[in-house]
Amino acid sequence: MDAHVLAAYGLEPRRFDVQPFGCGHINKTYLATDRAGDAHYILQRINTNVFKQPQVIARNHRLAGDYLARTQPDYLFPRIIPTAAGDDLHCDGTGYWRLTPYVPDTVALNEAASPKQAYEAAKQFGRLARLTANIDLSEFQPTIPNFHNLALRFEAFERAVATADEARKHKAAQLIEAMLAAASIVETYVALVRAGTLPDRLMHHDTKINNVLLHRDTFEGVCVIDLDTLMPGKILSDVGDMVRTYVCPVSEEERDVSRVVVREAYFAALMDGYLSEMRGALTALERELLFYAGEFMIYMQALRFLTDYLAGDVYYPVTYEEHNFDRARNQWALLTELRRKEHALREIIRECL
Ligand code: GN1
Ligand code: MG
Repeated sequence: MDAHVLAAYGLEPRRFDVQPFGCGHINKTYLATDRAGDAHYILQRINTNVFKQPQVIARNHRLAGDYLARTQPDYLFPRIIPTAAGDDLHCDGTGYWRLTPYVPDTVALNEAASPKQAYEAAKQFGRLARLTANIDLSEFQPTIPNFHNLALRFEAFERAVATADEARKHKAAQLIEAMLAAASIVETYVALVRAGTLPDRLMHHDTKINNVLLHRDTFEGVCVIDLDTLMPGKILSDVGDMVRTYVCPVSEEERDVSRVVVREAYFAALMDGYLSEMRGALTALERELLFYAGEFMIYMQALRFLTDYLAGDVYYPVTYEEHNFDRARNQWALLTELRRKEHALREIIRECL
């Protein structure tokens, strides 16, 4: 990273130690630490292959920040720090950067290690949804159009199958068959969209466990981060991605699928945490869809990884040949587990409601 990006923010580059930070797939993230004092910042280079209009990210972030500052001044929402020139983004000629405060004494976890952590993380996403339940969505724009449009994701998958390299297609043949056979998940989504009865909300769209900061010692929820996909969407996205990433003891990177299991206590804890904030706000239809949300997001993530494998790894960074295939297998195993436990999980939801 060119430390001179810091200068655009009026920060003296020589005073800072800048190190890669976190493990996001899409943007490049750095922690900038003031060697002399205790100022820490998170500096991110926005991936403009994915976010074609970075200004939309900054605008959504600002709209939500302004609204929350006005209506909930005590709520911790890490806002973008403007450049010395007063811009939300810094363009260095090759790309866009943004700076946010680093929140001290916090950790981001890649797997939930106790139901309490799942509860705390889910509560943070529930809180953001509750506090923005009455925000005017008409001003927000999609930062990635059709990001969670499962019908289009499925079409992209079918295209990737049709045009894939033969060796990869052969390797993935069984998984492709299984995924095609589960397409009723897409039909359910299409029917919901067609009915038009599922409300739009301001959703985070990436509620992975590592996108929430917990207190380093107590593991109490502190705030949510990674607000690039904060935009109007459906409850399926946020609830589903929590199910996808909190119930399993291992992440999507695990290659040994025998370790991919669904922990019912974590499922209960995340539902409890989310509903402790959102119970009163959900419509009857949204309540009915809390189980489907997990199927929806896990299936979509499996599709996205497998599509990328078939397309030659054009989206997700990989470190070895079968990386995206293994991630897709992992997600497929998770979906299978979730469905196997459907009865018990629905019972848990009923109790939580
Ligand atoms: C990406 O960049 P990161 O790791 O926070 C992706 C999410 C996926 C996730 C899977 C913009 O998020 O949708 O769920 O990887 N973000 C984008 O780990 O595609
Ligand atoms: Mg992230």
